[in-house]
Amino acid sequence: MITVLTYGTFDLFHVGHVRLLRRLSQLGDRLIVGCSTDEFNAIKGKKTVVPFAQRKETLEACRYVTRVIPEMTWEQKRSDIIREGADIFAMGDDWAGHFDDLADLAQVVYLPRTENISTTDLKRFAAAIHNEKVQMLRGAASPTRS
Ligand code: C2G
Repeated sequence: MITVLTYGTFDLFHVGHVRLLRRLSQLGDRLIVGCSTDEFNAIKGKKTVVPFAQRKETLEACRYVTRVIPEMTWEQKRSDIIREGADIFAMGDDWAGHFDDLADLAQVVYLPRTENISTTDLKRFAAAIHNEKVQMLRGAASPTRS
């Protein structure tokens, strides 16, 4: 039984997340995901749109995910690996090198990210739609110049 362990915020769940989780699930028999709590994201300096409980529920609904645990600190990875009996610790390669110190506990793997999609892109896209809508409404509301 090969156990794979990964961590992330998974805000505005998108196909980049799905493709990573699918590839991670193919590395072993079960995939444990540490989902960053809202409090931990504040420590990471990340402002999330979707609250932790919903991000956790979304991950639990993903066919590739066996179980979701809360990620509350940077330091919990070592004890999580031991408790879960993780054989592989894996992340997208934007984290390449950051977790090599865990190599004494588990095989450390970094997989290529999915290009051209990110939570930041989705937030910018939503903001652009909002601004366009506001301009349209302002245009509709302003009196036409005669
Ligand atoms: N990811 C990806 N392709 C994307 C976007 C994200 O493969 N287009 C991967 C990231 O590399 C990461 C995972 O999806 O492995 C989750 O991404 P985030 O939610 O952005 O995770 P992050 O905020 O980087 O948190 O302790 C580790 C941190 O909790 C990681």
